[in-house]
Amino acid sequence: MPRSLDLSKGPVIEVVVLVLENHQGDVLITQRKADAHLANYWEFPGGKVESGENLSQALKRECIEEIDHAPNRVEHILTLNHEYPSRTVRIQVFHEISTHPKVKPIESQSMKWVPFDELQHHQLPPANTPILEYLHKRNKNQNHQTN
Ligand code: DGT
Repeated sequence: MPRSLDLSKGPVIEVVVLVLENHQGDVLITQRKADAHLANYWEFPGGKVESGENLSQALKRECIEEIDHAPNRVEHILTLNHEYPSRTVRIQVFHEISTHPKVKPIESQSMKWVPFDELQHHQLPPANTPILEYLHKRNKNQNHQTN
């Protein structure tokens, strides 16, 4: 069922993020700057879609800008609508499995690879909860299939 959005907060901000997973099943997270919205939270690389960009162009630009990585084979896994007190964002979540991705933190942000079941021990934006649920569910299904 469609959810109503509070438009008094201005237009919905379109955001793209990448859940980048390596050969060990670890996922890359970076830390937001101290002066940004959600300061010092851990997050997935990504950011706002700029005018004139489509989602894949925005994802590529943000990933190159933040972690010097051009995503290659991505799968769109989730669309999340989230209302913060000051803004409403729509987050398009993409997933990429890359065996040995070369990444570096371009904006001098902290960056780390984390096993998916340890993501919950990091402070991630509340909007990201469905992403963690998705990864848990997927991992459970994979274990089920291999047993
Ligand atoms: P800028 O250019 O400084 O305005 O920043 P951008 O374009 O890098 O975008 P950013 O990261 O400030 O905005 C993304 C919005 O989405 C922000 O309100 C936080 C929210 N968000 C929630 N979860 C995530 C996530 O996992 N990654 C990113 N990048 N943003 C997330």
